[in-house]
Amino acid sequence: MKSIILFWWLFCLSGPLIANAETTVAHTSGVVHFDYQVLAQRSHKPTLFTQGLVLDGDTFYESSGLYGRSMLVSYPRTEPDNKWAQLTANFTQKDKLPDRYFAEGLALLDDKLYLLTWQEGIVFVYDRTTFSVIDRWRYSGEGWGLTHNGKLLIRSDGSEHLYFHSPTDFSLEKTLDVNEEGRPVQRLNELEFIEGYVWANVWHENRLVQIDPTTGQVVGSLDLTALTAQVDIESSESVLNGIAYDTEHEGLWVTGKHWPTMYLIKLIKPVASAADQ
Ligand SMILES: [Ca+2]
Repeated sequence: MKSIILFWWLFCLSGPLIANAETTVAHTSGVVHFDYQVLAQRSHKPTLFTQGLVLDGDTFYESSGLYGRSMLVSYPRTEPDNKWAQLTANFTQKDKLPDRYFAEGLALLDDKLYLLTWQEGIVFVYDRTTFSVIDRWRYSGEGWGLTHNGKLLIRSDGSEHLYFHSPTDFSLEKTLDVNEEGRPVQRLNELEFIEGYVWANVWHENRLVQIDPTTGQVVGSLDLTALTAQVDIESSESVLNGIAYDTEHEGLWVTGKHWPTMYLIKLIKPVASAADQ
């Protein structure tokens, strides 16, 4: 009888231990650490304090921050002979914001460009063709990064939260907490929605994270420290920031604040080892 009681006691004790072990395994094996290959590079105007980066067809749209210097610009990806365009000429289009606004994240949805401001609580809506402001709405909190999932605009504010807004009046529809291996991921900055996932620059870290937009879990991570080390950076604030998906090349254009270069990189998923099977 004693042995039965002992067995039952051990059985009860082992339950939560096994559950904890399984939870730990799920956390440590849940994030894919991507590698990358540089497919191409081209010049980027180092005067741009990159806050938002979007590529649509052959046109880049970029927002540049700082008070008194904030602007929205567009420029071509390639030249007519199919070479990469060098960003030494004038912009195709440019709109300088009034000095009191600090431009932040940028998204293109249904031919409208949505531009956040940092602490001014205003999102500007531009006609993508004319660069004229066709709407402006107020929102609470800070504006950092912006992208969309085809239906809703997705905003970061430098915390671990993502905010989903209606594109018709920027009303808040839902909030998502972002976690990586059980810990909140703070300082989420520039965003890009790619094939069902939100990719985010983490401010002052040389890496991107891939976020499941239904659960908030980080499912992938890309360390760009080696790429950043190649860049001639002028200050500690010249951080990696800017992700634009290139559907034609199935790669990401990445750049940074005041960077003279932008890179087209292809993500490489690590081959699962036998131990991961
Ligand atoms: Ca982007």
